[in-house]
Amino acid sequence: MTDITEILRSFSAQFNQNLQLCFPSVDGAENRVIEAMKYSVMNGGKRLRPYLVCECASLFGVDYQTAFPAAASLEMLHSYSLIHDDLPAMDNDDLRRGKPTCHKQFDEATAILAGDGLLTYAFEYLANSLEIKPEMRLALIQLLSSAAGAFGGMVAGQTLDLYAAPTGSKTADEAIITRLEEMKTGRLLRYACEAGAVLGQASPQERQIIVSYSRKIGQAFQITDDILDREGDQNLVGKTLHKDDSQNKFTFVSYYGIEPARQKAIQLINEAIAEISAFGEKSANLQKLAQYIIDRNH
Ligand code: GRG
Repeated sequence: MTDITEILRSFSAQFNQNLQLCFPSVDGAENRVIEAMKYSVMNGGKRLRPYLVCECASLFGVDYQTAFPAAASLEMLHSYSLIHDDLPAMDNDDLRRGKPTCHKQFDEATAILAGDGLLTYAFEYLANSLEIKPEMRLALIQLLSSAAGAFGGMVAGQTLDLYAAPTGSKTADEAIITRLEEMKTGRLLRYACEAGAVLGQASPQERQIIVSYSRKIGQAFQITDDILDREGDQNLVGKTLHKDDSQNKFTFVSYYGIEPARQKAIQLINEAIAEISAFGEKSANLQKLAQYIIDRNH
Protein backbone atom coordinates (compact mmCIF):
# COMPACT_ATOMS: atom_id res chain seq x y z
CA MET A 1 0.00 0.00 0.00
CA THR A 2 1.63 3.27 -1.11
CA ASP A 3 1.69 6.14 1.35
CA ILE A 4 -0.48 9.10 0.33
CA THR A 5 2.45 11.54 0.72
CA GLU A 6 4.37 9.45 -1.84
CA ILE A 7 1.32 9.33 -4.13
CA LEU A 8 0.96 13.13 -3.89
CA ARG A 9 4.70 13.63 -4.47
CA SER A 10 4.65 11.55 -7.61
CA PHE A 11 1.43 13.18 -8.86
CA SER A 12 2.90 16.65 -8.23
CA ALA A 13 6.09 15.83 -10.12
CA GLN A 14 4.14 14.93 -13.27
CA PHE A 15 1.57 17.72 -12.80
CA ASN A 16 4.26 20.39 -12.29
CA GLN A 17 6.04 19.36 -15.47
CA ASN A 18 2.82 19.72 -17.47
CA LEU A 19 1.76 22.92 -15.71
CA GLN A 20 5.08 24.63 -16.41
CA LEU A 21 4.41 24.22 -20.14
CA CYS A 22 1.20 26.26 -19.85
CA PHE A 23 3.32 29.39 -19.26
CA PRO A 24 5.52 30.17 -22.25
CA SER A 25 7.56 33.37 -22.07
CA VAL A 26 6.53 36.23 -24.35
CA ASP A 27 8.56 39.02 -25.92
CA GLY A 28 8.25 42.43 -24.41
CA ALA A 29 7.96 44.08 -21.02
CA GLU A 30 4.69 42.26 -20.29
CA ASN A 31 6.75 39.12 -19.69
CA ARG A 32 7.14 40.48 -16.15
CA VAL A 33 3.56 39.55 -15.30
CA ILE A 34 3.97 36.09 -16.81
CA GLU A 35 7.11 35.56 -14.70
CA ALA A 36 5.11 36.61 -11.60
CA MET A 37 2.26 34.24 -12.52
CA LYS A 38 4.73 31.41 -13.06
CA TYR A 39 6.59 32.24 -9.84
CA SER A 40 3.40 31.89 -7.82
CA VAL A 41 1.85 28.93 -9.55
CA MET A 42 5.09 26.91 -9.66
CA ASN A 43 6.34 27.56 -6.14
CA GLY A 44 5.53 24.29 -4.47
CA GLY A 45 1.92 23.92 -3.43
CA LYS A 46 0.58 20.58 -2.27
CA ARG A 47 -1.54 20.28 -5.46
CA LEU A 48 -4.47 18.87 -3.49
CA ARG A 49 -7.10 20.38 -5.75
CA PRO A 50 -5.66 19.07 -9.05
CA TYR A 51 -5.10 15.70 -7.41
CA LEU A 52 -8.77 15.61 -6.34
CA VAL A 53 -9.90 16.45 -9.89
CA CYS A 54 -7.83 13.63 -11.37
CA GLU A 55 -8.61 11.08 -8.67
CA CYS A 56 -12.38 11.74 -8.74
CA ALA A 57 -12.31 11.53 -12.56
CA SER A 58 -10.40 8.25 -12.34
CA LEU A 59 -13.28 6.73 -10.32
CA PHE A 60 -15.03 6.70 -13.70
CA GLY A 61 -12.05 5.59 -15.77
CA VAL A 62 -11.18 9.11 -17.05
CA ASP A 63 -7.42 9.36 -17.68
CA TYR A 64 -4.97 11.99 -16.41
CA GLN A 65 -4.54 13.68 -19.83
CA THR A 66 -8.26 14.34 -20.13
CA ALA A 67 -8.58 15.58 -16.55
CA PHE A 68 -5.42 17.75 -16.73
CA PRO A 69 -7.01 20.95 -18.17
CA ALA A 70 -9.63 20.99 -15.40
CA ALA A 71 -6.92 20.32 -12.81
CA ALA A 72 -4.49 22.91 -14.19
CA SER A 73 -7.08 25.67 -14.56
CA LEU A 74 -8.23 25.09 -10.99
CA GLU A 75 -4.67 25.35 -9.66
CA MET A 76 -4.20 28.61 -11.62
CA LEU A 77 -7.33 30.02 -10.05
CA HIS A 78 -6.31 28.81 -6.59
CA SER A 79 -2.90 30.49 -7.02
CA TYR A 80 -4.59 33.78 -7.96
CA SER A 81 -6.59 33.63 -4.73
CA LEU A 82 -3.42 33.10 -2.69
CA ILE A 83 -1.61 36.02 -4.38
CA HIS A 84 -4.51 38.37 -3.72
CA ASP A 85 -5.07 37.03 -0.19
CA ASP A 86 -1.43 37.83 0.65
CA LEU A 87 -1.66 41.47 -0.53
CA PRO A 88 -1.28 44.27 2.03
CA ALA A 89 -4.97 45.20 1.60
CA MET A 90 -6.02 41.65 2.55
CA ASP A 91 -3.99 39.32 4.78
CA ASN A 92 -0.74 41.26 4.32
CA ASP A 93 1.66 38.34 4.37
CA ASP A 94 5.34 38.15 3.42
CA LEU A 95 5.56 34.39 3.19
CA ARG A 96 3.72 31.83 1.08
CA ARG A 97 4.73 28.22 0.60
CA GLY A 98 7.93 29.10 2.46
CA LYS A 99 8.96 31.74 -0.09
CA PRO A 100 8.41 35.51 -0.43
CA THR A 101 4.84 36.30 -1.45
CA CYS A 102 4.32 37.55 -5.00
CA HIS A 103 4.14 41.23 -4.01
CA LYS A 104 7.36 40.87 -1.98
CA GLN A 105 9.22 39.09 -4.77
CA PHE A 106 7.96 41.52 -7.45
CA ASP A 107 5.84 44.50 -6.33
CA GLU A 108 2.24 45.13 -5.41
CA ALA A 109 1.02 46.22 -8.84
CA THR A 110 2.66 43.21 -10.49
CA ALA A 111 1.10 40.90 -7.88
CA ILE A 112 -2.39 42.31 -8.51
CA LEU A 113 -1.87 41.84 -12.24
CA ALA A 114 -0.44 38.33 -11.78
CA GLY A 115 -3.57 37.37 -9.82
CA ASP A 116 -5.80 38.89 -12.50
CA GLY A 117 -3.74 37.12 -15.17
CA LEU A 118 -4.08 33.72 -13.47
CA LEU A 119 -7.80 34.10 -12.88
CA THR A 120 -8.42 35.03 -16.50
CA TYR A 121 -6.00 32.48 -17.94
CA ALA A 122 -7.65 29.69 -15.93
CA PHE A 123 -10.86 30.19 -17.91
CA GLU A 124 -9.07 30.77 -21.22
CA TYR A 125 -7.10 27.56 -20.79
CA LEU A 126 -10.16 25.52 -19.81
CA ALA A 127 -12.29 26.97 -22.62
CA ASN A 128 -9.59 26.05 -25.17
CA SER A 129 -9.09 22.47 -23.96
CA LEU A 130 -10.12 20.37 -26.91
CA GLU A 131 -9.55 17.10 -24.98
CA ILE A 132 -12.82 17.86 -23.15
CA LYS A 133 -16.12 17.71 -25.02
CA PRO A 134 -17.67 21.19 -25.54
CA GLU A 135 -20.75 20.54 -23.38
CA MET A 136 -18.54 19.30 -20.54
CA ARG A 137 -16.25 22.30 -20.90
CA LEU A 138 -19.24 24.61 -20.59
CA ALA A 139 -20.46 22.73 -17.50
CA LEU A 140 -16.99 23.02 -15.94
CA ILE A 141 -16.76 26.74 -16.73
CA GLN A 142 -20.18 27.32 -15.16
CA LEU A 143 -19.25 25.37 -12.03
CA LEU A 144 -15.81 26.94 -11.65
CA SER A 145 -17.02 30.53 -12.13
CA SER A 146 -19.76 29.98 -9.58
CA ALA A 147 -17.35 28.36 -7.09
CA ALA A 148 -14.91 31.26 -7.41
CA GLY A 149 -17.36 34.15 -7.56
CA ALA A 150 -19.16 36.67 -5.38
CA PHE A 151 -22.55 34.93 -5.36
CA GLY A 152 -21.94 32.24 -2.78
CA GLY A 153 -18.42 31.45 -3.96
CA MET A 154 -14.86 32.14 -2.81
CA VAL A 155 -15.04 35.93 -3.26
CA ALA A 156 -18.10 35.99 -1.00
CA GLY A 157 -16.26 33.82 1.54
CA GLN A 158 -13.24 36.11 1.51
CA THR A 159 -15.56 39.09 2.10
CA LEU A 160 -17.01 37.37 5.17
CA ASP A 161 -13.49 36.51 6.29
CA LEU A 162 -12.55 40.19 6.18
CA TYR A 163 -15.74 41.72 7.53
CA ALA A 164 -17.83 39.20 9.53
CA ALA A 165 -17.81 39.68 13.30
CA PRO A 166 -19.24 37.62 16.17
CA THR A 167 -22.88 38.48 16.88
CA GLY A 168 -23.10 37.16 20.44
CA SER A 169 -25.65 34.54 19.42
CA LYS A 170 -24.22 31.00 19.35
CA THR A 171 -26.56 29.81 16.61
CA ALA A 172 -25.95 32.86 14.41
CA ASP A 173 -22.17 32.70 14.91
CA GLU A 174 -22.05 29.01 14.08
CA ALA A 175 -24.00 29.67 10.89
CA ILE A 176 -21.63 32.50 9.90
CA ILE A 177 -18.48 30.41 10.44
CA THR A 178 -19.93 27.49 8.52
CA ARG A 179 -20.97 29.70 5.57
CA LEU A 180 -17.64 31.53 5.59
CA GLU A 181 -15.69 28.28 5.40
CA GLU A 182 -18.01 26.71 2.86
CA MET A 183 -17.55 29.63 0.49
CA LYS A 184 -13.91 30.61 1.09
CA THR A 185 -12.30 27.16 1.12
CA GLY A 186 -15.12 24.70 0.54
CA ARG A 187 -16.36 25.77 -2.87
CA LEU A 188 -13.04 25.23 -4.70
CA LEU A 189 -12.50 21.86 -3.03
CA ARG A 190 -16.05 20.92 -3.92
CA TYR A 191 -15.45 22.03 -7.50
CA ALA A 192 -12.30 19.87 -7.64
CA CYS A 193 -14.32 16.77 -6.83
CA GLU A 194 -17.37 17.74 -8.86
CA ALA A 195 -15.20 18.42 -11.92
CA GLY A 196 -14.13 14.76 -11.73
CA ALA A 197 -17.79 13.75 -11.56
CA VAL A 198 -18.63 15.92 -14.60
CA LEU A 199 -15.73 14.49 -16.62
CA GLY A 200 -16.77 10.98 -15.59
CA GLN A 201 -20.44 11.56 -16.39
CA ALA A 202 -21.38 10.42 -12.90
CA SER A 203 -25.00 9.52 -12.15
CA PRO A 204 -26.90 11.92 -9.82
CA GLN A 205 -26.42 9.45 -6.94
CA GLU A 206 -22.69 9.09 -7.59
CA ARG A 207 -22.33 12.85 -7.86
CA GLN A 208 -24.19 13.35 -4.61
CA ILE A 209 -21.75 11.04 -2.77
CA ILE A 210 -18.79 12.91 -4.27
CA VAL A 211 -20.25 16.30 -3.30
CA SER A 212 -20.95 15.16 0.25
CA TYR A 213 -17.37 13.78 0.53
CA SER A 214 -15.98 17.08 -0.79
CA ARG A 215 -17.96 19.21 1.67
CA LYS A 216 -16.80 17.14 4.61
CA ILE A 217 -13.14 17.15 3.63
CA GLY A 218 -13.45 20.89 2.90
CA GLN A 219 -14.65 21.66 6.39
CA ALA A 220 -12.04 19.39 7.96
CA PHE A 221 -9.37 21.03 5.75
CA GLN A 222 -10.28 24.48 7.06
CA ILE A 223 -10.36 23.33 10.69
CA THR A 224 -6.90 21.78 10.21
CA ASP A 225 -5.69 25.03 8.64
CA ASP A 226 -6.95 26.93 11.70
CA ILE A 227 -5.26 24.43 14.04
CA LEU A 228 -1.98 24.72 12.10
CA ASP A 229 -2.22 28.50 12.41
CA ARG A 230 -2.34 28.04 16.21
CA GLU A 231 0.09 25.21 16.78
CA GLY A 232 1.89 24.40 13.52
CA ASP A 233 5.62 24.71 12.77
CA GLN A 234 6.16 27.84 10.65
CA ASN A 235 9.04 26.21 8.78
CA LEU A 236 6.73 23.42 7.66
CA VAL A 237 3.53 25.43 7.16
CA GLY A 238 5.46 27.95 5.07
CA LYS A 239 3.47 31.03 6.04
CA THR A 240 3.30 33.41 8.99
CA LEU A 241 1.44 31.74 11.86
CA HIS A 242 -0.81 33.01 14.70
CA LYS A 243 -2.43 35.50 12.36
CA ASP A 244 -5.99 34.37 13.12
CA ASP A 245 -5.62 35.39 16.76
CA SER A 246 -3.68 38.59 16.05
CA GLN A 247 -6.27 39.65 13.46
CA ASN A 248 -9.22 38.44 15.59
CA LYS A 249 -10.32 36.07 12.83
CA PHE A 250 -13.61 34.29 13.13
CA THR A 251 -12.62 30.60 12.83
CA PHE A 252 -13.77 27.16 14.00
CA VAL A 253 -10.87 27.12 16.44
CA SER A 254 -11.48 30.58 17.88
CA TYR A 255 -15.14 29.70 18.22
CA TYR A 256 -15.14 26.09 19.48
CA GLY A 257 -11.66 25.84 21.02
CA ILE A 258 -8.86 23.67 19.67
CA GLU A 259 -9.83 20.23 21.02
CA PRO A 260 -13.54 20.33 20.07
CA ALA A 261 -12.51 21.64 16.63
CA ARG A 262 -10.04 18.75 16.25
CA GLN A 263 -12.73 16.23 17.25
CA LYS A 264 -15.13 17.76 14.75
CA ALA A 265 -12.53 17.42 11.97
CA ILE A 266 -11.91 13.75 12.87
CA GLN A 267 -15.64 13.04 12.81
CA LEU A 268 -16.05 14.75 9.42
CA ILE A 269 -13.18 12.76 7.93
CA ASN A 270 -14.54 9.45 9.26
CA GLU A 271 -17.88 10.26 7.64
CA ALA A 272 -16.22 11.31 4.36
CA ILE A 273 -14.22 8.06 4.23
CA ALA A 274 -17.32 5.97 4.93
CA GLU A 275 -19.25 7.76 2.17
CA ILE A 276 -16.62 7.58 -0.56
CA SER A 277 -16.08 3.87 0.23
CA ALA A 278 -19.30 3.30 -1.72
CA PHE A 279 -17.02 3.36 -4.81
CA GLY A 280 -15.12 0.34 -3.47
CA GLU A 281 -11.39 -0.28 -4.04
CA LYS A 282 -11.23 2.52 -6.66
CA SER A 283 -11.73 5.04 -3.86
CA ALA A 284 -8.73 3.85 -1.80
CA ASN A 285 -6.64 6.95 -2.62
CA LEU A 286 -9.52 9.33 -1.89
CA GLN A 287 -9.90 7.63 1.48
CA LYS A 288 -6.20 8.09 2.18
CA LEU A 289 -6.34 11.69 1.03
CA ALA A 290 -9.20 12.43 3.43
CA GLN A 291 -7.11 11.11 6.31
CA TYR A 292 -4.08 13.13 5.13
CA ILE A 293 -6.15 16.32 5.26
CA ILE A 294 -6.30 16.17 9.05
CA ASP A 295 -2.92 14.48 9.61
CA ARG A 296 -0.87 16.94 7.53
CA ASN A 297 1.67 19.32 9.10
CA HIS A 298 1.58 21.90 6.27
C1 GRG B 1 -8.58 36.78 -2.61
C2 GRG B 1 -10.85 36.23 -3.57
C3 GRG B 1 -9.73 35.88 -2.69
C4 GRG B 1 -9.83 34.75 -1.99
C5 GRG B 1 -8.81 34.24 -1.09
C6 GRG B 1 -7.75 31.12 -0.67
C7 GRG B 1 -8.19 32.26 0.11
C8 GRG B 1 -9.34 33.05 -0.36
C9 GRG B 1 -7.53 32.64 1.18
C10 GRG B 1 -6.27 31.98 1.62
C11 GRG B 1 -6.23 31.95 3.09
C12 GRG B 1 -6.64 30.66 3.62
C13 GRG B 1 -5.84 30.21 4.78
C14 GRG B 1 -7.64 30.00 3.10
C15 GRG B 1 -8.16 28.73 3.58
C16 GRG B 1 -7.36 27.53 3.28
C17 GRG B 1 -6.57 27.57 2.08
C18 GRG B 1 -7.23 27.86 0.82
C19 GRG B 1 -5.28 27.31 2.22
C20 GRG B 1 -4.34 27.21 1.14
O1 GRG B 1 -4.57 26.02 0.42
P1 GRG B 1 -3.50 24.85 0.41
O2 GRG B 1 -3.11 24.49 1.82
O3 GRG B 1 -2.30 25.61 -0.27
O4 GRG B 1 -4.00 23.74 -0.45
P2 GRG B 1 -1.12 25.07 -1.20
O5 GRG B 1 -0.04 26.10 -1.02
O6 GRG B 1 -0.72 23.71 -0.77
O7 GRG B 1 -1.68 25.10 -2.60
